[in-house]
Amino acid sequence: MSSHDIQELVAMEPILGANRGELESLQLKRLRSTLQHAYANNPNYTRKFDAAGVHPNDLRSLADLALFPFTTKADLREAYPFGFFSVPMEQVARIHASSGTTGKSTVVGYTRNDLATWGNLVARSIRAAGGRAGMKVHVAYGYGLFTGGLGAHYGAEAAGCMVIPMSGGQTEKQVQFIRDLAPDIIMVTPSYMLAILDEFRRLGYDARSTSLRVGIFGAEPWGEGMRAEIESAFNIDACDIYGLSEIMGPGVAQEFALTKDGPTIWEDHFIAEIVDPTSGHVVADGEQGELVFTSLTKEAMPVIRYRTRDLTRLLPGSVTAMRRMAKISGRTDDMLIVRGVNVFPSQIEELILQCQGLAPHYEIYVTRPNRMDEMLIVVEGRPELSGNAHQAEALLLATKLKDNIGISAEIRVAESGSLPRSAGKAARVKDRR
Ligand code: DLL
Repeated sequence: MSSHDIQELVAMEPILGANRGELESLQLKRLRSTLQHAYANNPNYTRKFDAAGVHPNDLRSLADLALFPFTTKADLREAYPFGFFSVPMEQVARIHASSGTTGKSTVVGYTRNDLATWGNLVARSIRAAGGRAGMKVHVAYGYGLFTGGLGAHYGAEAAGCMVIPMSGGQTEKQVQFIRDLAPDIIMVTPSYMLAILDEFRRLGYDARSTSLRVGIFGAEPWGEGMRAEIESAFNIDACDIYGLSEIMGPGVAQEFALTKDGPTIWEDHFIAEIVDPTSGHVVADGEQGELVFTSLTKEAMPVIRYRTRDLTRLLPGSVTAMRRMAKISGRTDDMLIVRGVNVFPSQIEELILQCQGLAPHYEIYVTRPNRMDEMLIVVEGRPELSGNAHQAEALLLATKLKDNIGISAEIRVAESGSLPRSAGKAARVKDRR
C-alpha cells in the first residue's frame, strides 16, 4: 500500500481524510444523540445517569464524557440477557454472545443499521490491511455466537471480496483450500494461524509459496515476535485487528499495512479513553491504562464508557487523523502476580520468541504448593532442535525471564507438536492457585 492507495481510501470514505477538528465535531454530535438515546430508551442507563446526577444535556464538550458513569461487564451480566437492548425487540436483527468462560455469557444485539455499520467498518479494516474488491478472503475465525466469523464474513462481502467461510477447525481442509482456492487474504486468530502452519509442514507443503498476501489477525494478544514469526513463515503482511463483542465485534480498530504501527481506532464510530484501572481517572494520551469505549452510532445496544479491561495506550494518528492504540499488552484480568511480581503472558511470549530454538507454543502453569507461588512454563522446541539442545534453551529462557521480568520459573522444553493447538483463541495460562 502506498500514499496513493490512501487517497483511494479517502475517495471512498471522505471521513478518513478529515482533520481532528472535523472528526471531533462529528463525535460530539453523535455522542450527544447516543447519550440521549441511551437515557431515553434504556432503564439501566436512566438509572445509572440519575444515580450519578448527570443528564445528557450536561454534555457540552467531548471532555464532559468523563462526567458519565462507566458500564462494566458486571452491569451487562446483571442485565442478562437483553437488559441493555435499547430498541423494541422486533428491531433487533441479530444477536451474538461472548463465550462466558468466566461466568454467564453476555448477549449483544444489532439492528439492521448496526449490522450495516459493522460490515462497513470491517470492510474499511480489510482495505486498510491492503484488501480490495475482487480479492478472495479466507475466514477461519469461528462462525456462530462468536463475532469473529460472521463479522469478518459480512465485512469481506461489503468490501466486494469473495468469501471462503471456513470457520475454525478442519485444519487439513484449511490447508487444502488455501492451496486450491488461492485466497489473497486470511482472517484468523494468530494462534490458529500457527496451527495451520504446523499442518502445512506436516503435509510437506511450502507455506511461503501460497497465494496469501495479507493476514488480518486478532481476538487475542500477539506481539511483534509473533508478527515476525508469521510473516516470515507465510511470506505475508500481518496486520492487527481489534474489537470486542460488547462494542461491536472485530473492526473497532485496524492496523494499516502501510505502517504496521498499531490499530487505528475508527473514531467516527467509537470514542476511546484510557483510564487508570484502579481510580478510574482518565489519563493523558500516551499513558498506559485500561481502554474504555463509547459507541457513537449503535442503535440496538449503545455502550457508554465500557470498561474493556484491555491494557494499552493511545497514540497520535499516523495514516489518518484518527488516533491509534498500541498493541494490547494484556488484560487487567490476565495479569499474573507471581510472588508479588506482576507479569503478563504477552511478556513471556516475547521472550520465548527471542530464543531461536523455541517455538511460540507454550503453556504457563502457576501453582502454590507450599504457600509459595511456583511458575512452570512448558514450551515446544523448534522441530530441528536436537534433544541435547533443549536444556540450553531452557536455561536461556529462564535467564531472560529473570533479567527482564524478575521472575524465576521452571522451564520444560517439550517435543515439537506435543502441546494442544486451539482452533480459536488460545488458552495458555493455567492458574491453579
Ligand atoms: O474477539 C472480536 C474479534 C474477533 C476481534 C476477531 C478481532 C478479530 P470477544 O470474543 O468479545 O471479541 O473478545 C474481546 O479479545 O477485549 C481483547 O481482550 C481480545 N482481543 C480482541 N482483539 C484483540 C487484538 C473478539 N487484536 C477481547 N489484540 C478483547 C489483543 C484482542 N487482544
